[in-house]
Amino acid sequence: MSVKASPTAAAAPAERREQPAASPAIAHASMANAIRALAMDAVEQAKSGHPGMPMGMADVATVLFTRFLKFDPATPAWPDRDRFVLSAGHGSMLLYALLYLTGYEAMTIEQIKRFRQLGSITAGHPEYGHAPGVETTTGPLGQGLANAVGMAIAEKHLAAEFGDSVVNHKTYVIASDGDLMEGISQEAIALAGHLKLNKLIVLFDDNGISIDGALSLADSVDQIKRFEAAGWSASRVDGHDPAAISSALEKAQKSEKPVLIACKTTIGFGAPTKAGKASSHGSPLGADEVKGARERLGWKPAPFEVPADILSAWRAAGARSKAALADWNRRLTALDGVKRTEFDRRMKGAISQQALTAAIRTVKESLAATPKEIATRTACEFALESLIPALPEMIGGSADLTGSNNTRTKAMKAITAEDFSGRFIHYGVREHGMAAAMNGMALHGGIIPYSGTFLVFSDYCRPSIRLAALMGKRVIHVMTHDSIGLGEDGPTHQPVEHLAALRAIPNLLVFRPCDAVETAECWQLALEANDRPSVLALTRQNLPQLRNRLDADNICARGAYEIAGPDGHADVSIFATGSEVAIAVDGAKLLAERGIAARVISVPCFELFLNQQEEYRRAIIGNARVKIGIEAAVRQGWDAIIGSDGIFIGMTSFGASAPYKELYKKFGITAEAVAHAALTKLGKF
Ligand SMILES: Cc1ncc(C[n+]2csc(CCOP(=O)(O)OP(=O)(O)O)c2C)c(N)n1
Repeated sequence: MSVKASPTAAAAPAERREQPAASPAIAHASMANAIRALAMDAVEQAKSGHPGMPMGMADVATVLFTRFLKFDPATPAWPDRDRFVLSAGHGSMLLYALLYLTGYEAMTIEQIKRFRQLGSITAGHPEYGHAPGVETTTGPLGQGLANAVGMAIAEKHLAAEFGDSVVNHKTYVIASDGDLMEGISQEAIALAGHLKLNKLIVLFDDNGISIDGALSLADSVDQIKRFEAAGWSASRVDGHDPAAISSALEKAQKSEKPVLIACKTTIGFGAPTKAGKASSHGSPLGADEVKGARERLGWKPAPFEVPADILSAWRAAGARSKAALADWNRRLTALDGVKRTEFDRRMKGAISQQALTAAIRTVKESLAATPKEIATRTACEFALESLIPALPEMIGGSADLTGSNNTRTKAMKAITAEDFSGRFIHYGVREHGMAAAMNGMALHGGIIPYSGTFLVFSDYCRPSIRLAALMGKRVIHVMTHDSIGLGEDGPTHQPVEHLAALRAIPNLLVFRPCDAVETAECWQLALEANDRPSVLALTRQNLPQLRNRLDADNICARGAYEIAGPDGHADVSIFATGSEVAIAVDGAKLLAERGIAARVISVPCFELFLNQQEEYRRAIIGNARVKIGIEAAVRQGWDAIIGSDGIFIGMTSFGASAPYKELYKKFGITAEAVAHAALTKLGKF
């Protein structure tokens, strides 16, 4: 599949390509070569990086950025800009070069010179939040493509809500062979095809090369047929022919389906010996090769220098959408005042604190008046009944477990290809695609996505959860069936190590509420955390309501608090989360019968607790002689609370298939076990 670049092929674009619309005086090839030169120079200077992809895709990117992409470097957060996702994040220099050339103020030539250096905004792979114009963090292949699906869903939903006079943009993606080989891409393209996301346009860098060599070593998929089978419109073009690229993009503007344009390119285009070869993929070309490439491309300026006429043609391309932006501003101003204020609020990601507080208060008042012995997944639905009408930015979903996850309230309408005004997404059995699409929605803005699956399948979502945490985006994962407490489905479905594994991800809040009241409070905390993702781990089995008093404050906000205990000194402190808090309370009662005073601390969120001031942490951890932790999961992570000499009652193996009460007995997670362990440690046995 790979196209070998011959010297003629390398020189060809300059002669036969038409001129860009942005600046008729400058040939397309010169503009594309500016990208190639910057990529070569930056990688050479950094002594690391990936020159091959930017050199290969320079023509495609030039056509896209000079003729099609709607964007304004001076207004990078313009809500109605087209989104551009470089899914093949290893080609980061392509994006940095484009941002510099089109005139993003922060992306100076100095930053390009400091590619991959500490403190620069030009990280090895594009990092969301480092540089304006970087729409998402990419590098783990497949993620960007799946993020883009979420962005395109967000666009359609917000257009349905606010009208296409203010929301009407495209989502463009550059994806590589690696992106398309990753499993997540199948989930993403299937969902996009099903929802007929016709404003999603993927430019596939069809270069037939990956790290190990020719793609034929490991892949023989016909991508055109694959995408067509998923409901896309797909075509193939010469990725070095601007006219062909342009006409494919032109056609894509009016598509009724998502669009794949497979662009046949030569990796490392222009390099004399490495073009078309894996050797140009991920390391500096070397001085001789760079020299040869410059000769072939006819590029004479010194390293990092872009001739003034070429730079000004690029800057003109960057200014192309100024009139569109002005028109958009006029249309926004013409919106009804209430709608406009709401649009601004939504795009800023500012929740209505008043609406949220009132919704949670309603839930808590109801629970104080009529306590509920229900599973926390059911409590979640109860909370959502108040939250969904109060917070229109919440878009729910489930990976084909809607009835089990309880993430859909009665009034919620599903999003369909024909009608995007709904607020619930049937993601299908696509946990990874779901989590990545949620990131895309959060990145797009205007939406707080939440979803549902079983906690054990957090493994299937983990790469995207990690990226949400790295990017600091508010996405909320409702993960039910959170322990052996799910019972008969057995060890394949019973999470054991998952809480520890999720808690290991920096910047992720893992909530495990113990009853209906804590569930409502944890929802509030997740929604208020506008710069980080959350997981709500919820039970399948019913739990008693332990909090019967109406608390005006959010008692879960500090991550851990004493939920039961003696007024004075305690000999034993029992820490527990979720379903095990009730067991801890019962254990404390058994100890009281033996004259031992025990306090019970509910720990709905480790991360929030461990971030409290030392004074609070000390007070909660306390100085009882015996510290016990209970969680129907592995011990890892618990020593921070109970100390390495604390007693842990939990799981040391996988679970088993049986009714859940029997499982708790079999694995020794009982009130009796708690009392026995405490008494033994106190020498009372
Ligand atoms: C999930 C994931 N696995 C592995 C890698 C390491 N990696 C970076 S690029 C790449 C494949 C390169 O092939 P291709 O995607 O075709 O890019 P090209 O060589 O054409 O630039 C791999 C395996 C990664 N970035 N992400």
